[in-house]
Amino acid sequence: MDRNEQKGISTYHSFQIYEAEIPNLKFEIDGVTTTVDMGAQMSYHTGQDSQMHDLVISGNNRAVTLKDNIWRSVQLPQQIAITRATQLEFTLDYAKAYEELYIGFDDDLNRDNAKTNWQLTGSKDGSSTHFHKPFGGRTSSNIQPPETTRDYKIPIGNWIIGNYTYLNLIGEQDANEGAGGEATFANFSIYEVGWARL
Ligand SMILES: [Ca+2]
Ligand SMILES: [Ca+2]
Repeated sequence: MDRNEQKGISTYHSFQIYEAEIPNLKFEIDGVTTTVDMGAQMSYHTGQDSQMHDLVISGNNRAVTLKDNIWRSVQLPQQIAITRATQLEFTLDYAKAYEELYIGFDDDLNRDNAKTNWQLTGSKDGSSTHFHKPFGGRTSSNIQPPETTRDYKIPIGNWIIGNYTYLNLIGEQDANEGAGGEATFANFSIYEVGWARL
């Protein structure tokens, strides 16, 4: 094998290895631990995702960090059926304030055809046309640094019902060309209330 061939092959392989090296995210569905492929991150609302960073996995594959302006979707390992009784649970570690921080689901990656995302906190109020705001947008009772960690249990079935395939994680930051804002979500669990958690 000559040097040029070797170079070509190693370039191809480094791309493959990069794809494989993004660890999976553990996501509990009705008490069963499933794994989300984080190598296939997609922009949620391509005009907003600045693609400065990818979502980063840590914490024994149970935590995912957003940094700077980032609008991402990942495909869940199975379609989830959200009913009136469905609750979403996670821990938020909020290191640096975002303008707006959201979590949500979608069935078609189109933010504009249904309201399926929730604003958790932020220094600004998100659009009421596009986002549910059960915590009141930027209200002072929301988590803000220096408080860093808070546990969430959101009865998402109060707002949406149906089958969803994608999980959305959104850190909206326009100031400073999108720099600033850092949040880590951990220990995701989605389940029906009344289903006994041991
Ligand atoms: Ca949609
Ligand atoms: Ca924006």
